[in-house]
Amino acid sequence: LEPLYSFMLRARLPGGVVTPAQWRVFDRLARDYASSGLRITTRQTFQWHGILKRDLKPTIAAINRAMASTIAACGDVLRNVVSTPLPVQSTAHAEAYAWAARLSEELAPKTTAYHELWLDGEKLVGEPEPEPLYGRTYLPRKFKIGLAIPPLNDVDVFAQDLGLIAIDEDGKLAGFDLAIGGGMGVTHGDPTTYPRLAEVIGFVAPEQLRAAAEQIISIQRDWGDRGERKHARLKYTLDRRGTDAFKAELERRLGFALQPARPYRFEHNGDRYGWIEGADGRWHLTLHIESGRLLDRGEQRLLTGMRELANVHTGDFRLTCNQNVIVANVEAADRERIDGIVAAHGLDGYRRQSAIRRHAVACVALPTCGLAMAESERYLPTILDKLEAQLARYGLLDAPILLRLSGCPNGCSRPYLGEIALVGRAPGRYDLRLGADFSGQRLNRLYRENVGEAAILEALEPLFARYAAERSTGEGFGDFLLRAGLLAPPPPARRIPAE
Ligand code: SRM
Ligand code: SF4
Repeated sequence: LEPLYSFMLRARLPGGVVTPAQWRVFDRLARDYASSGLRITTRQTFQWHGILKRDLKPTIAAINRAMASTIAACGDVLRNVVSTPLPVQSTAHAEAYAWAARLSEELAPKTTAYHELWLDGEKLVGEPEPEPLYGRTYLPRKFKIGLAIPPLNDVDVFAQDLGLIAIDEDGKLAGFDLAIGGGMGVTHGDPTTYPRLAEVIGFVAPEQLRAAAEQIISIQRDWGDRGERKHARLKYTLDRRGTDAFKAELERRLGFALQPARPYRFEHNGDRYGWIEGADGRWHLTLHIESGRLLDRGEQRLLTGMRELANVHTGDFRLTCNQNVIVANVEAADRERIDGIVAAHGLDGYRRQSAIRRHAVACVALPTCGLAMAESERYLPTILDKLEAQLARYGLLDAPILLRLSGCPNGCSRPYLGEIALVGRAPGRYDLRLGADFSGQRLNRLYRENVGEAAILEALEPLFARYAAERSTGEGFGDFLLRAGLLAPPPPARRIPAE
């Protein structure tokens, strides 16, 4: 008798766009087959946990019938392409989203094995179909693309292997600045691994984007470290071979030079909650979903509430990289009905929550993540209660402080970009990291190593007190800690030896 194996499934949803019809399918799969509802991820898609082995095939088939896929949601290929989801600047946004979707589709693996295995596709005979980009051995490691539309950096564009910064000139999409070599993953105790922000290397026009993305991936395919998986991401390739050498090779393969990068300015990397009107007069409602978990629990019937919305909504939904959901493209006349459903199901928490709670991000960790060293998603409500009690003492409940929790140093909540971050070490023990900004442009640094909750709270209390008393108007917590000299300078960048 075989053990009752269960699996996690992840969809690929470029830009996090979900139609109401798709939502209803995904919701039904969560009810029929998954153990813990629908889980919005930090890359704008859904995961279903606890799918029994026998249910994998019908679930994958249903996702595909809903015009989505699970292919390239995992594996050493281009992953789900993320994109600023809030469609406020309609023209630039629509164009930028179309690019995210196009890259995701065109640069996905072309294998037919997926269809054979999961969708009862016809058996392939003879030689396997050639993979034009990935070849026979695919990439050395996963590859991530994120597209940000300034001033919003809600995709954390500098945490991506390839970050695309949309440059809007006079209301038109002029092109994209390219930023390469971002990544979060670290191994505790191994100084040759480190989080890294992507570096801006130049600008391309829209019609050059596909070729540029493809060639950046192809160089990483050819130059990436296939001997040591820990060093296989693009960030290490760049530090080993040099960014200048990489750029020169890119221009050689492209047959044209990149233009100089164009100016951009990011304001923050959080989500904007509540209603906001788009340039075309349609409305968008961003709801906060704690850790992205859509589940019915007591008064909070989040899964049911979202299904009710999907039953009446005529626009679409956008998942965000902060694990939230936007009810997008709502006609003004429909707002009241949407508000009613939201309130009736406890989806309106954002109206009452403290700013730190609204902006917190936690990875899944225990019980489903096999790599977790400490709790994250399940610990978030507890640590937030305690942090809120401290913040309340200093009148800081409205201060938008960016908290990120990860159950291990892989960094799935992008914790190295948190103003406050807890990175799991062991059950109940975390590295406390401080000092990122709130626009995803500065990494934080280690403040206390391998400590428990009491030590975390003790370390933070005096910092909150100083912040409340001494901050200047609009100054973020991380920026304040640096300006006030409360953080030691970061250690010199640790790099793997150059070739
Ligand atoms: Fe992640 C592995 C969950 C975003 C860095 N990640 C995993 C696995 C699959 C564990 C495993 O390999 O067995 C986790 C599944 C847990 C579970 O039970 O569901 C997992 N990662 C997640 C999600 C669901 C976190 C969340 O709470 O939302 C995110 C799913 C994204 C998606 O929809 O595709 C998720 N992971 C990220 C991000 C953030 C991002 O991409 O913006 C990162 C950091 C960015 C980066 O890649 O550098 C990230 N995950 C990792 C790593 C470390 C990679 C590295 O370069 O070292 C691993 C481990 C690995 O790949 O070996 C990992
Ligand atoms: Fe799992 Fe670690 Fe990712 Fe959290 S950061 S989901 S514990 S791999």
